Amino acid sequence: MPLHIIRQDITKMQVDAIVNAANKSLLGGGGVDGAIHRRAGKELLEECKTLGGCGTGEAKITKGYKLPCKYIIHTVGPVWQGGNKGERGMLTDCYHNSLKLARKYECESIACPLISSGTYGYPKEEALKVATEAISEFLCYFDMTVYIVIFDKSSFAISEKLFADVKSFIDDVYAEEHTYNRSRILTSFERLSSKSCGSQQLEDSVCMAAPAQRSVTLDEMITKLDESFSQMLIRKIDEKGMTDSECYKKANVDRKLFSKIRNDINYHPKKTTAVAFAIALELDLTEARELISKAGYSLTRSSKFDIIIEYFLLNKNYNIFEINETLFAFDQVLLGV
Ligand code: AR6
Repeated sequence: MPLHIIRQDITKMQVDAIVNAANKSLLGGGGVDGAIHRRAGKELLEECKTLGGCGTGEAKITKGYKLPCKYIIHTVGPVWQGGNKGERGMLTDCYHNSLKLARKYECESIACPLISSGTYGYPKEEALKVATEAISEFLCYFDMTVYIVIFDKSSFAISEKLFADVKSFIDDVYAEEHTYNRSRILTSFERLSSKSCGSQQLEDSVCMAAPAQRSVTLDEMITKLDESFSQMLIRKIDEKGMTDSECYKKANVDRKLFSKIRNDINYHPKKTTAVAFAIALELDLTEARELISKAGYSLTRSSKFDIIIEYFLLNKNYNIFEINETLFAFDQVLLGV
């Protein structure tokens, strides 16, 4: 059920169905439509001729022919006319109708291009928002793996403001970290030189400072294991009054993976999964760090991924799809599965 955003040529996607951003005639054209017809071969056009065209927002299905997918779902996006001519509703219909058709044909995976965002002129940032909202709405009710395929990364845009905010946050953190490290090094250096502490003195003071410890057996330590990641996750879901499915859907995590985690208290998730659950649970930064640490990871200030996550946690923005769009824009791995 997760939603992925990837950079790829849609004709290469090995999924049950791909979506074609077609025109009303369904007889081929330029852009993604042209690429699909070229790669699928002439038989696709022959089948399309039998379909009697397609209205804006509607969807029709054909076989995949020479493409690696079983089906091609042809939909017709709206032509952008400034945004006040019902474009958003029609574009949402394209996704909903394509996904419904995929479900009818028992597809488990589907790849969609950013419909209308090329020749039809829909602003890419808006087109991406409509796509993520329409798809995530569908995924609340139905199981399917959906890919939004971005062909040309340079034309991919998250909101300029969000991009600028995240970028300046990353820059600030890097700058702060650099200054902090430098001052920390200086301070420890000054402390050492003011005490003119030789290495022997230093070792002595460390020895003296160490508290007397009772020896603990390995058995004792093992029986006193802390709460595991999976135990903490289940506890937090209960505390937040969420259902399991609300939580894993919000985390963009597959149901099968969630049951693995639920059924194995020692399950070791990937970092992106652990972070996804921290987001789904709407934890604050401290709680998020605690949950992530249960899986053996940390949020540092030396990784762009971590800083972006910190930015969203601090801003209490728990929209996993917006976070993933941002991670994608900064060339980072995405959350969930
Ligand atoms: N894989 C994935 N995405 C692609 C590919 C590809 N191989 N090629 C282009 N895109 P467009 P529209 C992206 O123009 O705006 C056709 O002539 C592209 O970067 O293909 O809905 C039809 O026949 C853009 O983001 O479709 C119609 O007449 C997105 O796909 C008309 O264009 C959609 O761009 C439909 O226009």
